[in-house]
Amino acid sequence: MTKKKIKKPLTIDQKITRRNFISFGVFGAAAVGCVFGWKWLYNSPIEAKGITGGAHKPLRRALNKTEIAFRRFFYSENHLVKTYPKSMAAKIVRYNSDIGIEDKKPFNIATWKLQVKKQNGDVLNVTLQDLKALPKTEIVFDFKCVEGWDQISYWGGVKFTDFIEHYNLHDQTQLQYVGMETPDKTYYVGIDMPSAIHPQTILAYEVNAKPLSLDHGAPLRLIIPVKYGIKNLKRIGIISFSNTRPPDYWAELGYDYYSGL
Ligand SMILES: Nc1nc2c(c(=O)[nH]1)N[C@H]1C(S)=C(S)[C@@H](COP(=O)(O)O)O[C@H]1N2
Ligand SMILES: [Mo]
Repeated sequence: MTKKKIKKPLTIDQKITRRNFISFGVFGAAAVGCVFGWKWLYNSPIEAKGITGGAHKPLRRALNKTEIAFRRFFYSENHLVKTYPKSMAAKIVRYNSDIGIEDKKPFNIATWKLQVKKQNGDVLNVTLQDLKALPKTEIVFDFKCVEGWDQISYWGGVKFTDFIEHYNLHDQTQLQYVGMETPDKTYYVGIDMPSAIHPQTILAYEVNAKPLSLDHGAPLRLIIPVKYGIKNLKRIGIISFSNTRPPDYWAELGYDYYSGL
């Protein structure tokens, strides 16, 4: 006959000691993990300077992953930014920042031409009259600046997709990005293609139904309601298309490349 070994039940004190041991063990392991994780991150290489502004590589990887996830879940070409009646638009439109439009010599609108650079090197030259001959699209929306202000404003111009249609640039919109620059190339933005071909993106030549003033980006500026003000480039000189991220003035200084709303 074998004698069954009976396990003695633990006393309350023993149970508490055991739990303490387990929880301190877990806590300690987590703390060690944090220290090593931090060291790993701290010593990880910095991304190559260029398009974005010097973050640790693993952090940038995480940022890019969240960007993709957000775009997938929250962004859709059918999602429209809220619009308002014209009566709600500001009569005096706020003016902010003038990189690439602060002229030493007065800027000559009459000789301005929009240069459209295709990926194969072809260049189209488009005049303001050419653009005004295309169907006009108007929008009243809440313009938002990353500095913390916003304003309902009323813009008019050519819908970017109408421009693509008219100049038969469909092959270019198969690429991933659009780049835009001021004529002097000192302010420049990169736009992901889904945002560029969003139905509310326009090449604007009017504000409050009047030609743009120089301060607001005459003769032509980008109005892209799905993005913060920084991407709404004033005085477009060059538009180009590419599969790699075009340089972006504020992204180079550490702002989010996407800068979407
Ligand atoms: N060329 C150029 N475009 C620009 C800027 C700039 O400095 N230069 N600033 C941007 C920023 S930060 C904002 S908020 C808007 C402001 O446009 P507004 O002056 O017409 O209000 O323009 C954007 N486009
Ligand atoms: Mo801004």
